[in-house]
Amino acid sequence: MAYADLRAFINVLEKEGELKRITAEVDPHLEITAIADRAVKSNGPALLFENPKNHSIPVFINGFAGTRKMELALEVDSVESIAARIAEYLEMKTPQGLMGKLKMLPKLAEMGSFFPREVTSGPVKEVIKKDGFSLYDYPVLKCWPQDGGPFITLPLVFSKNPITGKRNVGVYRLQIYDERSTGMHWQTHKQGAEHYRRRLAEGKEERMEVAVAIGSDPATMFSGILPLPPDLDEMLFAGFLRSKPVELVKCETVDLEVPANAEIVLEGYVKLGELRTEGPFGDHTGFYSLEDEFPVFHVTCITQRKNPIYATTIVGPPPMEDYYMGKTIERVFLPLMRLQLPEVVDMCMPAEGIFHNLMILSIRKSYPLQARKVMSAIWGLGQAMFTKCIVVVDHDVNVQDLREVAWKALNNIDPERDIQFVLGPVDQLDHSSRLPNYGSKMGIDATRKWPGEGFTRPWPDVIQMDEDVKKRVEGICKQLGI
Ligand SMILES: Cc1cc2nc3c(=O)[nH]c(=O)nc-3n(C[C@H](O)[C@H](O)[C@H](O)COP(=O)(O)O)c2cc1C
Ligand SMILES: [Mn+2]
Repeated sequence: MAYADLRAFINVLEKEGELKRITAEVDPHLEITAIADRAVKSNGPALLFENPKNHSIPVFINGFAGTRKMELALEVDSVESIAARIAEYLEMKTPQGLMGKLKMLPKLAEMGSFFPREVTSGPVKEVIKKDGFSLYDYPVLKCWPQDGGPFITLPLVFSKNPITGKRNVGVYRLQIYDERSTGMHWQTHKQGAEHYRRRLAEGKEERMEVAVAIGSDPATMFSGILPLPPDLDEMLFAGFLRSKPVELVKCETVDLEVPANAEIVLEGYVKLGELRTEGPFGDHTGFYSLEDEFPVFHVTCITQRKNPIYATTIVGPPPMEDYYMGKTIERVFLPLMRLQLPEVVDMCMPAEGIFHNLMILSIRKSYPLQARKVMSAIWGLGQAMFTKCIVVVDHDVNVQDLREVAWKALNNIDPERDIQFVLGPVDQLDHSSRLPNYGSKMGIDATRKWPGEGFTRPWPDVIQMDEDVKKRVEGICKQLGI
């Protein structure tokens, strides 16, 4: 049963012992995030702050901050089962004969249920504020000491591609500037920024309409961070994840639709050409992102529930809540990646690599230099283009075991021969690249080298004891307590 909304998810977290309600007064200025940081680092529960200082709206944080919470959010026993569901669709063959076609009907019907559905109203329309509202009425957190102000950190930002008319949803943070305006931190490679550039180039309008939904059912919230191809609707993917259509309502003042079950929706526009200093912000790299120029979001209307819950997150030195969201993406997208790269056995993006700094891939190598081909493909694959370091190992290395990867990779490489540098676009948050968005990447081919790759020396086996010897000494070991 798909969650109706955020509060249905909060109830389940509570029932499962994965939620803590905090009735004590806690300050949205640094204190809530200090507690949330400690909670995620100690594998603690999601937190519902019922009494944020100077505010009447509760703050929900860390809802996705753990493997079990992610499973509850997506209603699965293991996120691997989502990958299996995707693989099932990808493997769907042309049906043979009438029986084959009939057998496919339930699957096709299920697919039909993923598409978002437009409804005429919903809880998010309980209160409509067209004037007299202020963003300061919401308990928006200042996360880290050097942050430029309070930031909305988990917003679903809705916009439309002016050419195709297709919807995009991305999670882009919003720095509160004043009662009615915020920063719009869509990074240059993201779809919101692309929509903005296209409208600016068209020069037909002065404004780009934007709507921001805060707090929704967990699958819908999670879908905002998915690295989907441009023009693939995040709301369709959310429908797939929850096996139920996302219900959308029309906004009051802009030509966009938002989830009817949202807690809070900000409607407004970005003025084309208007930029303002955004940041600094304690970012998910674990460092502060420095100040930079970004568009400004002007809020013209707020719609919300009577008693909304403000959903947010904190990013910072890993692991944080976004690590668990990213790990889920890694698991869910593996079968999709395998469509293009069938040699890939598994992949791992360790927490310390902040998604894009390190990707370890194991491959079943069938021809010379295949590891290099895989690196090139990753650097050309959507947001995987940001991957700063790629390590490719053979299929028999468990990439989820970082000690095994380090041991085998370091033994296997002749650095001058096996390390490849390329230039390419880098994540806008990278503080080390020579220019913003312009830098280099490194690929390490840590697979066994073949004669066909010019390696003519014999390649040694990994040391392993004989199974029968291990069995034979088991008794002695037990006696010795070893
Ligand atoms: C908590 C959190 C905050 C994020 N903040 C931003 C942000 O401020 N700007 C940005 O461009 N991407 C941000 N992202 C990443 C995007 O949401 C992600 O790259 C997404 O796939 C973009 O969608 P798009 O391809 O539709 O643009 C954030 C992700 C998470 C999990
Ligand atoms: Mn998108």
